Amino acid sequence: MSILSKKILVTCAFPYANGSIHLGHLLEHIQADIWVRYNRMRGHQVYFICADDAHGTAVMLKSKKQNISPEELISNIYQKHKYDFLNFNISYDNYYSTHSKENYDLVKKIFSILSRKNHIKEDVIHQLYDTEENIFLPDRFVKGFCPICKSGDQYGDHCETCGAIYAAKDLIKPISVLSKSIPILRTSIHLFFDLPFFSNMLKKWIFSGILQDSVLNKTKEWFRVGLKKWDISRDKPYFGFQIPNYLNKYFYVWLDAPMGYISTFKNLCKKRIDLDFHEFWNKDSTCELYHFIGKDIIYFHTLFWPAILEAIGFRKPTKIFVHGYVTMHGNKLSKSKNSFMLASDWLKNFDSDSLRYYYACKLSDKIQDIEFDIQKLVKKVNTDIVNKVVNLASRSASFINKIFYGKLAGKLIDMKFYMEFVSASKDIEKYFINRQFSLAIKKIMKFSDIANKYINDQKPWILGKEKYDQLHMISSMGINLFRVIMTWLKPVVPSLAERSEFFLKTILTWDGIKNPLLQHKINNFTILYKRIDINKIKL
Ligand code: NOT
Ligand code: ZN
Repeated sequence: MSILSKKILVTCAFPYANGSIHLGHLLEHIQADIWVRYNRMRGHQVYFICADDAHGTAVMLKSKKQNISPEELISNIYQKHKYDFLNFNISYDNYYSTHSKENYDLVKKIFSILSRKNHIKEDVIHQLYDTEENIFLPDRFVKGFCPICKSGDQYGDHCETCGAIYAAKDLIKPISVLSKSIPILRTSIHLFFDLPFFSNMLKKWIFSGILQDSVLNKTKEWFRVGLKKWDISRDKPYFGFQIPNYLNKYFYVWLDAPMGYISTFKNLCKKRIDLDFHEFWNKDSTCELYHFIGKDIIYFHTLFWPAILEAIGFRKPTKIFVHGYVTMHGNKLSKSKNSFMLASDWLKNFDSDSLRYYYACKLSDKIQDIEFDIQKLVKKVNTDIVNKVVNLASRSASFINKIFYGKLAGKLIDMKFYMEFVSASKDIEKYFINRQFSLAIKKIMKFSDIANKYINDQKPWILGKEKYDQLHMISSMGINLFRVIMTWLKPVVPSLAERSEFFLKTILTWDGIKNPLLQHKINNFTILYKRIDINKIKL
């Protein structure tokens, strides 16, 4: 382990426990996992956590529909989510749930601190109520005409036609999505977190280099409008944690979800006795904390979350890494209906590395959307992984295996050439650490081309018996260059990396490539990656 080893906690946003993991979710988990795996390879102590976001109206209604309890629903979905992430090699140290004892204990404790410090206020709200279903309607459960542009079929929070943001009660001719009845306006006393109190602290914090430029700009806009107190309570019926001393009131799912970052880590500390919970969360912690999130939940992470952490005397995130959506023909992927969109469906036809590689080719440190194109994915994987990377191993291994009993040569034929590869690591390191994965891949492919050109130019296949030494050294060079390339790719395509390690009979480590494999016995070459035949796949 390097002397500069850091302790790092990394999180992804918690998927809701009311639906399946699809390729849209996977972008974030793959992005974070590549970053985590890279940092681990560099010798840092990285703890990577996530959980199911188990509460809220949507979960409650879904369980009702299935005629099971919400607890049963979230436990079924939890198993599936966990399994999906495992199958995509997302290397979580802990995958937990917000519906846990640790989380409830924590939420109650935090709430009592916030109340004691006078950060919780009561206020009366007017909300649409469905008298047939006997339920206050969340924004997404009301539809009507936009109060601004008058277009129909709009949800209660914003208009998809003109982009206006409004309150559900301002919709014209509102209809309950649940019962199709006309809701009435009802009042209720709700609890609010006093976000404006933290304005000055937050302003300072968001300018301290923790956000990407475009995220900072977006956050600045909210300050311009002025921060508003945040409604953290919901009335029954609701699936969530009950608020102590308030009859029939529950914490809003978005209050207990971020706290799940803390409680999931706390749960991990129970399993790993070497971990010190306070070392990571104390105000003056020197450990690093990174949140990977989508651009739709910036508000919660740049405003509410740091304000709550400040209020309870905990540390704030080191950085927040925001990404865009996955789109297909320009639409957000979660709305598309292709048969391979679910994580589990993807694996019926493809492997996990293909998706990981494709996303890596597309990912940058920006929050632009990423257009998903299955034809391009197949082409990219076949061209890069099969034709360039794996081919380098197979064409060299055939000589080493057949003629030299699997043993590599005792010295490198061209050390300078090899060191050009090793030196390229510097740029690749920079790209990985800055989440510019597409640039990393570009550079790695450039060097794969150089390596293949080297073999093409040297033409080992025409070297006869009298030039065995040369043949040995050239093919050993090919294997060593393959090893360098696979080391760079290891965070991106862990399954292929594992097969390559078996073939090379060595563990791929970031610093290991400084010393080429010499007089080293490798295994027989077997197919490391199968070309994808799109015609054989039913999409
Ligand atoms: N379930 C939410 C969503 O938008 C994300 C919750 C993020 C949880 O899918 N953690 N926090 N904060
Ligand atoms: Zn409108």
